[in-house]
Amino acid sequence: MLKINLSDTIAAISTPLGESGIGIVRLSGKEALSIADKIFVSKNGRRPSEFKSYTLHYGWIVDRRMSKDEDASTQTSKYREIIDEVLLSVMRAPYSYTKEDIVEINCHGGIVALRKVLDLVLENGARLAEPGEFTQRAFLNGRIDLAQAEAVLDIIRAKTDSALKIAIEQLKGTFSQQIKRFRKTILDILTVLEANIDFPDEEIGRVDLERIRERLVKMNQELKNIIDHSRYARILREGIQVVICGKPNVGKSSLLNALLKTERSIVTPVAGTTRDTIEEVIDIKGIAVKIVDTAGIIEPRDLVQRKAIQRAKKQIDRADLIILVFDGTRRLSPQDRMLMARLKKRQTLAVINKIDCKQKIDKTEIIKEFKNIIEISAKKLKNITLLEETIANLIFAGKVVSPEPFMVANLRHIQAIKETQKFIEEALDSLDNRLSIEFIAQGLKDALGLLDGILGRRFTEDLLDKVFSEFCIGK
Ligand SMILES: Nc1nc2c(ncn2[C@@H]2O[C@H](COP(=O)(O)OP(=O)(O)OP(=O)(O)O)[C@@H](O)[C@H]2O)c(=O)[nH]1
Ligand SMILES: [Mg+2]
Repeated sequence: MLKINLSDTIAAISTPLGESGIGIVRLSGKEALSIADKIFVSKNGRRPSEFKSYTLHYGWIVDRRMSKDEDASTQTSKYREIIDEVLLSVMRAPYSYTKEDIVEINCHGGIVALRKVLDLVLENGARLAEPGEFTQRAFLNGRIDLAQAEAVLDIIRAKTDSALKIAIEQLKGTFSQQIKRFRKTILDILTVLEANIDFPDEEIGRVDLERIRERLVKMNQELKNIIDHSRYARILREGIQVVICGKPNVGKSSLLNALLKTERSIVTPVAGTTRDTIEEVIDIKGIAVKIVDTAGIIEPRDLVQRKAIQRAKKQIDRADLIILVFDGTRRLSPQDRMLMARLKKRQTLAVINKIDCKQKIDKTEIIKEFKNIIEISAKKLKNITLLEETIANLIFAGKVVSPEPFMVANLRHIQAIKETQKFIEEALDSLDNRLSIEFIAQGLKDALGLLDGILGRRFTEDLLDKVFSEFCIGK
């Protein structure tokens, strides 16, 4: 549980744990420099508290503490122990990530050395940071708003270029600026309305009302646009799941391998080769597509097959798009027909495989059931690019979707924008139906509250906890 606490100095290992070129222990807070003074020895004898901001210094992390039976007179060296050779950087408040004094210790990236440096920092007065607490401080200290803080997480998690672009725009504040413009519009309108509530005798002018109406109509449309695009924004951010299914031996695993361009899944002429679902993520036109290869759907002959088929069915239920594979060299079987019946109501792409061999399949029956059909050879890599393009087109319903500055992919934001839009639409209705000014004003105030929530101008500890607990420690 993340408590709002800005008074102490926090520390964490900010790089992944494991062997690496470097590893960073980061400190933020009032004591960051004085703690560094206690554990860092620079080559020229100067102390971190004397360092200028944005400078980097070579030296050693040392443990100066003495065990009980040691005392200064018996010590042979100046320090009890040298822990690591490091580069230490200083970023002073308020021009740092958190707006507090920050010290970053670049260690050799070994787990033991990093842990020891962290322990030393903690023993000298820092507290271990909670997940996301550095970014939380950046927010609480007013360097970024909540939407921008959330963008940091999206940047870390971005799986594709598009997802990264959306997140960067959000961190830059493009989205926040838009929200602030909406806020300003509402505040302007509220000023006019409230003057009217306070001085009811001076009847609100027709001009004012018409102007308010225009501004609300415009805002309503802008909010709607954001909501319309959010589905695509989410796809760009989260990716989609595509499940390859079909009866045994039609070439499902071969197709997965063709899309991945590696021999990921085992391919054999024996029906029932794939015994479990296999998942891999590929990038199709900037969309992270998780491709799932499944066991061929048949009457199971043993327990493993039964479980594999149960899993395959689960994956099919969850899929955003299903690729139903047919073997072009064979006539349709009852198993094919069973799958066709089961999937015709879903977003399905029918793929006729093995076009490099003599074809026996009756395509007309498939055409009747599915709008989207494509013929390929997974083995000879024919029409694989066309297949990828078709997948992308289906996902975006034929639209060319590229990341735009105002795209909103975060569910919390989308929810708040949807509710805001409802309030604005209601305010418009109330205006048209000449309801009381107080009533309209109340709806606008509710909308304002929602926009404030997006930016984090109003928040609860629970909300912060929810947002920042998703982060890793050290960010
Ligand atoms: N000629 C030809 N053979 C193919 C093609 N694609 C796959 N095969 C062959 O079909 C057989 C089955 O391929 P798999 O990819 O293992 O089929 P699967 O659908 O995953 O089979 P299960 O996992 O058993 O359900 C193998 O012998 C492949 O070499 C193709 O495009 N052309
Ligand atoms: Mg297979």
